Amino acid sequence: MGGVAVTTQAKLDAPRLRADFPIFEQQIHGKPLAYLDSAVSTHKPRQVLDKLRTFYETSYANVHRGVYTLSERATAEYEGAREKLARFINAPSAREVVFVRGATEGLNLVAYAWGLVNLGPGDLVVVTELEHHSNFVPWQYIAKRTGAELRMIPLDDSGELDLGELDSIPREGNVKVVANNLVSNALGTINPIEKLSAWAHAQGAIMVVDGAQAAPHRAIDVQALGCDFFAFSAHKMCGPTSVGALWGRRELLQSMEPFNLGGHMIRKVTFEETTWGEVPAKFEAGTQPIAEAVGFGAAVDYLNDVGVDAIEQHEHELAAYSLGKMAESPGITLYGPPADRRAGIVSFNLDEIHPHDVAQILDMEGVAIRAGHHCCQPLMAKLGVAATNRASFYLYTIPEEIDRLVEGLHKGTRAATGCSRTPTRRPTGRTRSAATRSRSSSPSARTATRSTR
Ligand code: 7TS
Repeated sequence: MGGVAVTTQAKLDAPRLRADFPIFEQQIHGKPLAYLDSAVSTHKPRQVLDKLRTFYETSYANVHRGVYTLSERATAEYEGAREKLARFINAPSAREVVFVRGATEGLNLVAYAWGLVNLGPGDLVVVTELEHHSNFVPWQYIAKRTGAELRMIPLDDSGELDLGELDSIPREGNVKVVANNLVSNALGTINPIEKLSAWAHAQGAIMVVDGAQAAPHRAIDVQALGCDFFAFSAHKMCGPTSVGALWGRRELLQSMEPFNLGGHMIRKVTFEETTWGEVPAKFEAGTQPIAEAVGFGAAVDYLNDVGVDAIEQHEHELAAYSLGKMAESPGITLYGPPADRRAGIVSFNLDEIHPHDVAQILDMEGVAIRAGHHCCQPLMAKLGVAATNRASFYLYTIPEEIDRLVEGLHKGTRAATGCSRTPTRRPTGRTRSAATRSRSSSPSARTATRSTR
């Protein structure tokens, strides 16, 4: 595998890193692709694509099944990827890392395999108003099936968790599970997992962390987070689709029932009964996404070469830059915390223009953003909106793309209001400006940080 364009350094060089990503060689509607939707999925560098091809061409076979050379080679690569992932999140042992299809499957695995057995009437599952459906729906469903109840940690006005509510929750039942994302996909909020882990353990509960938006963007240390489970997806961190990982504490994984049943996960099968294999095999029934797992390992190599701290810093700078530019633009409502307390994700709405229309207008400019509820319908209800626009950044994002985004938004606003003037700059305020307030048909100049309504 070739090296990356830059080696580990304090500040990454996004324009040079872009050269690693063949997708940026094309134009969209005659314009360079400005891909501002990395929270939904990231693009893949040549290093990962090359690894997939080389693996298939030279080392592919099914794993843990053959005694022939090729199978042993494939198994070594597959298990090598597991070791890389374990190091990437500072897991105490690679045997605690289970390959899954993605964060969604990892979280379902915990909800089913742990929740179905351990939850019952009188128990509480505590989630937050900020969860992606992947860490909300499984818990809502398993709670209903077992007679347990769901409780929500609410958001405050800046889009951050209001931990003041924690005191009252244990009075309502036995807290058995606390489930929270480390980084919110909808608002970019970075959540206080260490605190929540300590609180969960003080209640005798397990702490389940949805790391789908965190693992791509910041250094992860599952031991320092103090959690019991951590789920993440390769495709959001330069890796292939259909593979992810679930880390779990060994004693919990060992005590749990299996999730999928079939080949490879067994110790012994007779007509009467079956006993389970050791962790992680117990949770890896059937043929796994073998090449994808190997590609996941290559993605982790790539991120390590770029430098995870440098990626985090780069995204903070882009978040600050875009929040600053948008706050100066009339007609934009921004959601979520200030730049220093969020990852590279910016959610916003334009007055009088539906998010889908905004996304289409931007597409004509070659700018790709996501518009919708971001699989966070409870959060959208809390914000009082059906949908938002969301721009999200990664190691290959450059400030010029944010300039093009903001210019596209101005274009959209001008078209919607039938007005060709360039929006005037105004100081960031927490309220609608008086000038805008008096013209109900004009775009409003709303606060830059209004988050919950
Ligand atoms: N958790 C979070 C916080 C996510 O952002 C996502 C996907 C998932 C879980 C599920 O990951 P998957 O790889 O299993 O699909 N996020 C998004 C998004 O932001 N827009 O669409 C999917």
